[in-house]
Amino acid sequence: MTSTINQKRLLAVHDISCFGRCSLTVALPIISSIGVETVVLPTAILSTHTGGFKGFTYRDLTGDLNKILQHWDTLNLEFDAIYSGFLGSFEQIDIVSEMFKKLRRAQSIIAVDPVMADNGKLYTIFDNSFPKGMTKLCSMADIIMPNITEAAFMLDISYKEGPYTKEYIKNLLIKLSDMGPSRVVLTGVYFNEGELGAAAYDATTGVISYEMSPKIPGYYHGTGDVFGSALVAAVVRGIELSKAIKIAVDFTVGSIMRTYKAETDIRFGVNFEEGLGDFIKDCNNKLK
Ligand code: PXL
Repeated sequence: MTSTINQKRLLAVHDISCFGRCSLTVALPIISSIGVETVVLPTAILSTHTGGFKGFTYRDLTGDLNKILQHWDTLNLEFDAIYSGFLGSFEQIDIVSEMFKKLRRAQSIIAVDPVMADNGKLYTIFDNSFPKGMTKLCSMADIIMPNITEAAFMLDISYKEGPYTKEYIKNLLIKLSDMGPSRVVLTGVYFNEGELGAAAYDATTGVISYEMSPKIPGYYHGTGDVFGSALVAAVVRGIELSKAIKIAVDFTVGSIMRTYKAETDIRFGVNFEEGLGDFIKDCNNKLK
């Protein structure tokens, strides 16, 4: 059963962090906002994300994933894209990689955000073997969007703090693409202290593009998911990668700026909601 004639259907595989604006609570509204049907496969339910809150609850849904997928088998669902993010265990990585093999069609886009690390460190809930699993998953993807720390873990090189050189970033992009994905988007890129942005490599065209923006002070949670969701949504709608990263950077930076001005607690995620109108307009302008 395919989706309605022109509407794209995407499957988002992330956790639900009830409070804190990341993963599914971000992916679902952003991707839906530009007309993409967004089906969800929740990997876990947490009271909040794990970034800075004490005492959060964690209900692992590994045992439910295969049951949900088995039921979907009876419906013959087809997806134009699958977008995975936070996965809580090796077992979940295995289930998702099996799902990629089973559900992928010639035209479908598999996008993986290997959420596991930042600022040179693995998130505390993961052990040192986790990056191997994420590397395997990324090798099956068409698009991956690691930050520089995740890239270093996957390439098994030591993490290097910026500012970076274009040569260094280009080398990371190409090595990551050599693992399998034809399109690589690297976040947390900067060439001087006053800026921050993303770099993208499309191996099918050989084009490398950069999208930089002035750096806003503070480290805001969930921004990787805001960026990733906007990027994947734009690409699934048919917007070319270099244009999609501009749209996604603008949307993310606008969300951070609104949150910074409001002096919101950095753990509470960013105010992307009030930027959705402009995001929809930006996408529509590129689709004209
Ligand atoms: O935003 C990435 C993310 C998603 N889900 C959970 C997290 C994090 C980052 O910390 O803790 C549960």
